Amino acid sequence: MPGDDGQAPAATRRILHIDMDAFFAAVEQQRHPEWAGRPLVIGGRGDPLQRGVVATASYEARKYGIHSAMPLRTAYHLCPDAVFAPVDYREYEQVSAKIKKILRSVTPLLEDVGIDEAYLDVSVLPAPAEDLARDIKQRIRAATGLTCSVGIAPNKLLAKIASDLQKPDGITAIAQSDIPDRIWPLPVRKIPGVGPVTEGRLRAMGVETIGQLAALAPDRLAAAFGPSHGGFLHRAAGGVDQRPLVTHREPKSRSREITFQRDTDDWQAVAKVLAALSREVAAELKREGCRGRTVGVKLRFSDFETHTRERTLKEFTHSPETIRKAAFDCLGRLALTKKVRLVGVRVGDLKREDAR
Ligand code: TTP
Ligand code: MG
Repeated sequence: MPGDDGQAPAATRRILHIDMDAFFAAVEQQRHPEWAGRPLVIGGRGDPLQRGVVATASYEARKYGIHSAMPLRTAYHLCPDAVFAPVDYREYEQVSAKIKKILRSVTPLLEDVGIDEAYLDVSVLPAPAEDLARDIKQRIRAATGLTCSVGIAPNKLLAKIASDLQKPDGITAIAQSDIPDRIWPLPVRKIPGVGPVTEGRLRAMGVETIGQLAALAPDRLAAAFGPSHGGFLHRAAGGVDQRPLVTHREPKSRSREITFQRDTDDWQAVAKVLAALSREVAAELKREGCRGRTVGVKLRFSDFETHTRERTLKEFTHSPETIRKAAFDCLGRLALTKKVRLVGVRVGDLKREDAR
């Protein structure tokens, strides 16, 4: 029987994790068929000699060692013959919306976790999960020309690990009984939530694989990482994850930021960019039917020192003029002592217009 929220009890859950393959790059290869099969790097403004980082790279480019978050210049040195193209979020968001619509038609029990991924709880559907996964892949391909990889498992954690195991264009099912053979040999970094810091500390304890992590006494993990993170690591290594899908999420804030091509000490230039960013955030809030009550500004200097200021307004707003004024007020409280590298604006404490 499904629970009150329509989700199945833990013992019988079947969760799919769908993740698009090389998403931004694959969308660009659809739009530019001449780039298909070629090393393609998406990032910044598309000029590898300008400042910026790689958002993603096609699988052909990954063979050269190019990956997300790498400086574009480094990518250029690894593969000067690659095609470099700018990020076009508007296009990717449109494609993403088509994909999410297909997924929602399978079940409304969907957790939207990002532009190119989602979890589905298909526990109560009569069809086998593999059939659903094949059907989803086929429909996404027909609507967008794109491939994705699907993980099938009794919980979100294992489903996400599984979707990554046979990328691109894979379907991977992991049952509880597969954990020793298929999960334990993997490096700890494959656990979502284990980043470079935890990885380094685990390595210092002699732990590199998920199996070695599972063999550690829980109190040793709690002593090293605290009860909360330590407990998470212990459960994750055993493939245990009881988190439900979050099928409805209220937005908390909206923000925009931009890195200057050249660090600047021109106050007017900073103010002009801040005004443009304020207008963009205001437009996004309006589109989403939201208003916010706090406005924050972020400044990052050339030495990466970062400062923020925030203001609380009297009323909830999505007025570009009010947001810009509040942002300027915050900017005025920041001392421009060094050249500025990045400026950003954030509107928080959001509420929906239809909320009472
Ligand atoms: P991912 O799903 O992490 O990567 P991907 O879809 O490009 O490749 P994979 O086949 O391995 O799933 O991220 C989805 C998109 O999010 C990606 O296409 C670009 C964007 N992104 C960034 O902009 N910066 C980043 O550091 C990462 C990791 C992703
Ligand atoms: Mg992806």
